[in-house]
Order: sequence, then C-alpha cells, then structure tokens
Amino acid sequence: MVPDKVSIVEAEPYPFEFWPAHCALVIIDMQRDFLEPGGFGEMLGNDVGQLRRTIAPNRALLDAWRKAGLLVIHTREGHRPDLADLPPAKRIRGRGEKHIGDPGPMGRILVRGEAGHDIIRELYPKPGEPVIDKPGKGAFFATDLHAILQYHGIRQLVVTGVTTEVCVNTTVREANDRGYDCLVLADCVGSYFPEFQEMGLKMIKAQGGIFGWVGKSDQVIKAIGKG
Ligand code: C5J
Repeated sequence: MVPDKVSIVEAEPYPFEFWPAHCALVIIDMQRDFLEPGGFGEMLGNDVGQLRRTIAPNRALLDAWRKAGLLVIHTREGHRPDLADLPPAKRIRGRGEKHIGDPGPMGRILVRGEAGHDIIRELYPKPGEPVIDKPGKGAFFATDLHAILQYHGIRQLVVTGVTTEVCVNTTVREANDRGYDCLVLADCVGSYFPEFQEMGLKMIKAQGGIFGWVGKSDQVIKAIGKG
C-alpha cells in the first residue's frame, strides 16, 4: 500500500505537490519505429538521437516507480490492421511516399502487432502494467485511459515519452481538461526538433502553468525515495 502523503518536487513555474498514491506515470509512445535506428522515424530523415537521449532517464525513473509500487501506464500510437480507425486525412497527410499501414522498415507502419509499433526493449511493460493503444495523438482520445485512472484514484500524472510537441503536449492538454495535474519531465521527453522541444515545454509551464509543470526526473526519483 502506497502511503497517502505529499512530497514537494522542484518544478517550474512553482513547486509541484506530489501525491504518489494518486499519481500515475504515463510513458508516451516509446515505440521502436520512433526511436530505433532504421525505423520509420529515421526513414523520414529524423535524427533519432534527439529521442534516444530520453531512454536512460526514463529507465531510471521507471525502475524507481516500479520499486515504489506506483501505477505506470504505457501508450503506443497505432492502428488496427484493417485501418478502420485511421482517418483518411491522417493517412495521406504529408504526401510522402509511405503512409501509415504501408510496409515499412519494421513491418507495416504504425499498425498494432507489427515490430515497429512495439515499445523499445529498455522500457518494455511488465505483465499487468496497462498499455494503452491509441489511434490519435492524445492518449485520452478513443481509449479507456480516463476510466483506468479514475478506477485507481489518480489525480496527477507524471508524463514522459515522445514526441514533446505532438503526443506529449496533446495528452497533457487532454489531461488538463479532464482535471489532472501534469508534471512533464524535461529530460524524459524528446522531440526530433530542438526548437520544438524548448517551445513544447515552455507552452506547458507558461502563464502560471497553464497546462502543468515542468521538472526533472532526478527530483521525482528523490521524492519517491523519501516516500
Ligand atoms: C508522437 C508523432 N508519438 N510525432 N507521434 O508524438 O507522430
């Protein structure tokens, strides 16, 4: 049983009141196709190194989180093999040579069950940890994430993963509108584009924390250790 007490975590724009018993770690889309050399992300010309720097801090945080017996949720962006949940607009967007559902370097691109869609080995979910398969950028859209969080009495989220300006930001905004406080960890979220990394974090903490807080994983690990 996790003790129902608060710790204060250094964060911006002001310290975050961390209630571990009511807080879930949500790790967004740490999937092989986004992060691994030779995957879909790299095939599009992106520098996967910008995302891979988040693996080690995420791993350290996940280890501490699991050891403390706290709730962790993993997400994956992807679609049904028949693509029934893929809006045509999303499929053709970008007008590239390859679309979602086409054969890619690690199986069909962003299709559930394919190798590239799965989570990287370093952060692989343990049996019993919820994995949310999401067809959109936000983890709440067309998923049972909110129901799972409510069932566990969760009011706060520590959010990590990729990419900062797309699926992390969209999920934080969705969470904010549903009444969750979100702490985003700068060293555990990544973007292919350094300027989007910077601005994606600034947008969250601007205006007194309009969408939430921005902090660092070592501060959360320290707070968990004190629990
Ligand atoms: C995520 C994307 N996970 N950038 N997807 O951010 O398309």
